[in-house]
Amino acid sequence: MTITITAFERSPDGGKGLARDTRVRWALEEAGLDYDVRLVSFRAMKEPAHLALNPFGQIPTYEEGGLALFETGAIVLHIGHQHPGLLPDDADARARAVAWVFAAVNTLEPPILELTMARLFERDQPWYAARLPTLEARVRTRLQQLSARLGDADWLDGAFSAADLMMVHVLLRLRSTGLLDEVPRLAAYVARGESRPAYQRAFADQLAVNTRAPQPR
Ligand code: GTB
Repeated sequence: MTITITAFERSPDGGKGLARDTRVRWALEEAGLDYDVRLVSFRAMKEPAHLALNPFGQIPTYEEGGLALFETGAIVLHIGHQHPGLLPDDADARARAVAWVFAAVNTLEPPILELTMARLFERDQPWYAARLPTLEARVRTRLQQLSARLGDADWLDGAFSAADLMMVHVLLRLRSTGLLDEVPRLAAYVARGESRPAYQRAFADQLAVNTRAPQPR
């Protein structure tokens, strides 16, 4: 069955791999699956055809036969449940991996998003300088907690899994803030994730899209 995902026609990050299709590309590469990518413009994302796939008008989406999915956590877990390479076979270990996927999107990502969005879009606000330390402190708290749990391990719970894929990609968003470098264990953890061949392929594929010549309309 052909798998088709959607991605930005041109990502605002110019190919740094921060748009969330990179997570899905990475998961598909870890599972050794071929896939097609349908590139969508910001306008097309708000039109009925795309809204039928993602009611919030966002990328990425995932189509496979009659199945259409949105939300990267759900997509990565779906791939992991269907194919080896992303989730442990042991039922308890699998449940823990799912918990870590939720931790990535539900506990780590919100404060990271608050901080990075403020840095990007709210610098001119009169309250920016006063608010920044609070936003940074919230992220630092989560990073310290995550680092304490990771300890000297390579991955969050045994072998590399969907949990690490999601967590590493969430943490990557922090690179430009310098906060990741304050926590060497997590900086090394992210570098470990980025060095995986499947990540390298996913990154290269999204970079190729975002650095190609403008396409005629
Ligand atoms: N919770 C959803 C999921 O995990 O799938 C969130 C999906 C989402 O935020 N999609 C973004 C989107 O479609 C793209 S990834 N935004 C357009 C819109 O809402 O209209 C977020 C993103 C965008 C750009 C950068 N960047 O340029 O650095 C990084 C991340």
